[in-house]
Amino acid sequence: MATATKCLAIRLVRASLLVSAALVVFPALALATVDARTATLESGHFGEFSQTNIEQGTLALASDRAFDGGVSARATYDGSGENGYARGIWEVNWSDGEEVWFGGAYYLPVGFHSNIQGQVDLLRWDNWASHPSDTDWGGVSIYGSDRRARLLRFGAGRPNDTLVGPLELPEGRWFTLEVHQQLSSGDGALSELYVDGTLVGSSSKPNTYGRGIERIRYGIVAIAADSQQQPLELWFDRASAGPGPAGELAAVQASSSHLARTPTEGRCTTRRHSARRGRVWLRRIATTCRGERRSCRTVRIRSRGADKRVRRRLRLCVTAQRICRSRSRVVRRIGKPARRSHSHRCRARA
Ligand SMILES: [Ca+2]
Repeated sequence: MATATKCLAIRLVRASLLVSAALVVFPALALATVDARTATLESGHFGEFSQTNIEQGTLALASDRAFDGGVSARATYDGSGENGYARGIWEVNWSDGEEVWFGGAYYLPVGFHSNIQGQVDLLRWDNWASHPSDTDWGGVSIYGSDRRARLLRFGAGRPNDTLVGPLELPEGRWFTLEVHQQLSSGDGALSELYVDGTLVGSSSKPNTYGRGIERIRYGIVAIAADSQQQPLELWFDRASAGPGPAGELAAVQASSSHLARTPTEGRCTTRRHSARRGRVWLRRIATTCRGERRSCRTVRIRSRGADKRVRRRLRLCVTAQRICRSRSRVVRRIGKPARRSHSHRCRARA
């Protein structure tokens, strides 16, 4: 398995360094009972979701901004202090022992956080249908106390368990949230939170209460009734849920964080691909930036298996005078120190 994974990663690296090379496209992967779903909203209705529901707010298609394509969803809460929500929903059938990914692109307008007066849920699963009075929840919420986001396990009448965070989410631009969970109420749980495709934290704490999960919801999923007396609005797009990461989630539009990492290099585009080979996940993020003086292509590849994680970064920069390549690699194995290597080489252009 390790040899096969290494060979695949090497092929990806070689392909990505050829600027004109075709992108490597992984075949679709069939996995267990967790169905893959996507809502781009480009169809002009909410039919990609199983259902929507709204209380004390609005949920409408919006063409004033979109993460990809020309359409997103705008969700609002009216600030009445009554219980309210505006959300897209998929009916799911997830259980402990399964691996799930869910996420979407969100746009919080400038001032969104300053209007938060209690916990606001952006993205979460639940089992309200079967347990309406003692529902289990799991997902990403912003607290009213510090206006910072957390990946939580929580439930009616129970304290919140923070799995990842707290962290600040951006305002005034699109960003992506994606959650990866190996569902378990005990040993073997894994929770990871990705913001703009970057892993921002993980946890092995239990992430369920052992009961089945029946809904996944996106938008203004919940507010703190009574406390929330200011109106709220946000936009969301490209919601996804399934057995693997949504490789398209950040592929269409280079995020501001990607641009911030390469501030001097002009226009950038980013493409992401993900694949699974047996028990090994591969994620590949390729960013190409073209500036007046220099063009660079950066490829980051991460593989994660049961006992080994590898991160590679390859960068090729071309100016009128020279070509530079840098490579770095970090290998982590359980119980062993990380092994790191780095090289940087430049040559004059012929
Ligand atoms: Ca869209």
